[in-house]
Amino acid sequence: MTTCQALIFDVDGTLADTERDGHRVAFNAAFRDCGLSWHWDERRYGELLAVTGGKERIRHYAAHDAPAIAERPDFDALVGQLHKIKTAHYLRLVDQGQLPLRPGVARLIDEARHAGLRLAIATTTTPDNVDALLRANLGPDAPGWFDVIGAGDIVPAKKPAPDIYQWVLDRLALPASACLAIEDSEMGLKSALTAGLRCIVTISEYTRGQDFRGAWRVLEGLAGCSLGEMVSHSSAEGGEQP
Ligand code: XBP
Ligand code: MG
Repeated sequence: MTTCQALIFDVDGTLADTERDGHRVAFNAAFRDCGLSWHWDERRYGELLAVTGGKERIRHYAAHDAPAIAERPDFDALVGQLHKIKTAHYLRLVDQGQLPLRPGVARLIDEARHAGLRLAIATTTTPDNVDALLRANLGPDAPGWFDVIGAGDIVPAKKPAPDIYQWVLDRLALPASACLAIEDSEMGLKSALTAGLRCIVTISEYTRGQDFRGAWRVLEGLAGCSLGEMVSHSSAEGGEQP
């Protein structure tokens, strides 16, 4: 196994459990602000997470549950407006400290930095959301610890397509074999694997029970896992399931 030179983190569900009490709440607030009766409860939102990307998720929902609105001539503008308002609500929740990092994430980032590993982000969410989550939880310098932050619409095809991980690898100027991806979902795992990366999955509240075949390791979380254990060759064989 090539020595690991970089960790590439997913964000939502991996760095923090942001979906149920963050993005979902923000989407519902945006629907209310725009006079829509739409409401994504926890169960329905879990189903909608099969569609990555907030704008894409809104489109998918409207096409299935509100076709009359989806067919409006100004629907594209409405999607953009909804998502902009939603992101503002989400950023407010982050800035209020309501979305803490998952246990072990800050310690792993600190260990990696002290071990001289490079850090990167590969996420479907919006760049502003990444910046705010890192600053709110790790301080104002935190975004600068990451050599590459690949987020949102920077690539045409979102996860499970490999585009975002390929974009990050290109800018790290590292081969996939020298990096380790950390994800929470089947979609994210597929994206990382297709890009040729080894991937550790930390199961999150919405991804339990998904298909994690091909993962290098599947963990309940990062709390009990040191950097050495994560990147050691010994755990490479066959992967480990919790
Ligand atoms: C998760 C996503 C994102 C968020 C919503 O991203 O699919 O779309 O649910 O964020 P990841 P936006 O797990 O890759 O971090 O509304 O900004 O898309
Ligand atoms: Mg995720």
